[in-house]
Amino acid sequence: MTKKKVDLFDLYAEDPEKADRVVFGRVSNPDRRGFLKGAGLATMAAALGGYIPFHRNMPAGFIPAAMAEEPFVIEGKDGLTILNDRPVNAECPAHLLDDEVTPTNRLFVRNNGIPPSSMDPDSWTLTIDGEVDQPMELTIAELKDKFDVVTRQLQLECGGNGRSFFDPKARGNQWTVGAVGACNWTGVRLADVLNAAGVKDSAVYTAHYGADAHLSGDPEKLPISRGVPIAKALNPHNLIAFEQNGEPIHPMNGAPLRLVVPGWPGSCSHKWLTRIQLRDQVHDGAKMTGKSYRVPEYPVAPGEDVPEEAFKIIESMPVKSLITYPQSGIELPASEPVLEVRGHAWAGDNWVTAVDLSIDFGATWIKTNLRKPANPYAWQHFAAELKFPMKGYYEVWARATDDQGRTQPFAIAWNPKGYLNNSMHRIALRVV
Ligand SMILES: Nc1nc2c(c(=O)[nH]1)N[C@H]1C(S)=C(S)[C@@H](COP(=O)(O)O)O[C@H]1N2
Ligand SMILES: [Mo]
Repeated sequence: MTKKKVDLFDLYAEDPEKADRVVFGRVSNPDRRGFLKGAGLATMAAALGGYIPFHRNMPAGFIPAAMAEEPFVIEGKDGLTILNDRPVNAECPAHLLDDEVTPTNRLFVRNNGIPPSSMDPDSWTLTIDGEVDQPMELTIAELKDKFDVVTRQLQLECGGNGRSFFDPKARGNQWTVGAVGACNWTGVRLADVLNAAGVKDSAVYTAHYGADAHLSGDPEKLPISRGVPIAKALNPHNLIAFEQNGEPIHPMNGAPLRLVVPGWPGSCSHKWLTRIQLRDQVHDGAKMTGKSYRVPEYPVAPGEDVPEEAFKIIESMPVKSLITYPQSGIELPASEPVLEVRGHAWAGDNWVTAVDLSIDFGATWIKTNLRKPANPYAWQHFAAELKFPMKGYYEVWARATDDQGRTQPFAIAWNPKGYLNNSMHRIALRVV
């Protein structure tokens, strides 16, 4: 067993008081902490990457600016909150998702393994095989040349988005609300490519493969290999994409080629895509079996132990909405207590028919102006002007309804792995 080395950066991020004790020594009165010396000075210097010539001038209990900063950044992904750096997982705060089309730097990153070191679009190939008449191997240039190239705004949401609100906690990335986005994707239709290969009657499921490596480094193991039923695969809105918002795909979002299978868990949208195999049975690749991306097929009580046989594969994602303006926590002057609240809503394979807002903890609801999506599977924008009757603390709640008559719940439909939390989004504000 190896003990994970925790450096001062991690320690300051996780437990600032403890880090302070390590560096400045144990003192009960923080004003009387000693100056940096001995082991404390050596630890601090090691963490900062060099001797500190003027360390005698550092105030007691001082946290260097280098440590107060985010210790890890993903290039081209400013503003995201990093949940994990191995594998990389980062989400976008709600108020930074306000754009109608999600900018690339705001699209969350969910990696299960280690991204490939080479993402060269010129040498990249995609293999289509399995239950097809004509297996194919295509370069990206051939995909562009042989098939219709289309651009669509498509929503992508991790199946575990909202997991951090589960009680009891569910293991896995503790996403709050920001593992979701809707970029413009350019590519060819998955259906066109599969039809060109000739889908045999025996094909029932797809199996997706990519170039990322398992965290263990074991080449025999795959970080993830999921798939969808053939009927979903043939939906004309799925893309094999090579551009994100009019530019090459961001390296962390699957460059140079990825699947976008909107409306289903993000895990169906394979990044760094190298192969799609058609299978004559439900795919049993990594994270397809057991309890991965599966939920109990009946409602369960929070914390209930559910037998594995009772789990079913998640398909369409549920109806959901996100308030992206204003940012939670703002203050509004009582002299003008009026505010336009806006955001987006989406509903898996379905349509959103209404988004309502409440400022009185759900007692009454206010209709919003809800727009049609730019195209099927794009998210829909809502806005409403709200007036607050007097000074005080308010919450704005948002509740979307889909064309099947399903509405977002207030309470979480708890499940053991923390999936599909579509409970209402709430923001706080004060009229002062
Ligand atoms: N090759 C590969 N594809 C992948 C993943 C991965 O780890 N490896 N993660 C999946 C999951 S769980 C999600 S939610 C989406 C996230 O896409 P994004 O990182 O571009 O936002 O990618 C999916 N495709
Ligand atoms: Mo995911």
